[in-house]
Amino acid sequence: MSSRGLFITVEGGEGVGKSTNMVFLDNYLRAQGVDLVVTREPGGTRLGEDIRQLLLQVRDEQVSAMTELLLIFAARAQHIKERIEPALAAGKWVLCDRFTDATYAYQSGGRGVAVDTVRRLEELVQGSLRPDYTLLLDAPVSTGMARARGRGELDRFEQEAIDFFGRVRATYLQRAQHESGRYRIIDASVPLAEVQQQLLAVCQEILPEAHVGHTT
Ligand code: Z5A
Repeated sequence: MSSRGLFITVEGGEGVGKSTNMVFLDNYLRAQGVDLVVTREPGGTRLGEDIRQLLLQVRDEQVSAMTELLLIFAARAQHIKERIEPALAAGKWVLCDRFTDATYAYQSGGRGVAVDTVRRLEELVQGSLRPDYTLLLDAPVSTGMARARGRGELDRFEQEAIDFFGRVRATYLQRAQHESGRYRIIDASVPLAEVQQQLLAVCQEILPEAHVGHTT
């Protein structure tokens, strides 16, 4: 029986604090002795980062929802093969800033792609690979937008209207409700120190698995 690492994803709408708290989780888990690979989607490989640029750049043509979806799964296929699966198989933990829950939230909830289309691609590209834990940073859309928009130029997703992000948030919360075993909802609307207290509590719940080993 091989000892696999844990696959943990961090999700949430725009500006909820994913990047900030990825750094916090990275530092905390490493300090606890976890052998960790930290990565993100879209991206995580050279090819994936190139696809990320294509996806985020503002273009003077309409990008179809299906094109966007396939580019995201193309990047994901490379990411899984090149980084995620080898790390998990070697017993490392993988901490990933966004994964397929973002595809359900943005491409299905936000853009209106049928859920079943996302599910079929998920099965095709991932096989049985799913996150062990998903930390959903949740805050009102207006809070996240205000935080993110303090930063200057907006990418192609950030230019969407508030109702798009409302659908994204609603989809995340719906998924969290249906998969409460995997999801942990973090209230990200409160001051950073309080967000990080909640994250610490989740880490302390998960960490014992590092010592007993996660077996498949
Ligand atoms: N996308 C997709 O459509 N489908 C998919 O399957 C995947 C992705 C995987 C890029 O993702 C885009 O890809 C994303 C969806 C799409 N577009 N959008 N929107 P990304 O994760 O790289 O981009 P992002 O969501 O735009 O992330 P972000 O704007 O960088 O936000 P963040 O990482 O969650 O926030 P942050 O940079 O950590 O924090 C924002 C600011 O708030 C910053 O100044 C912090 O200091 C501040 N902050 C953070 N927490 C707090 C608290 N608690 N209080 C006060 N201030 C705070």
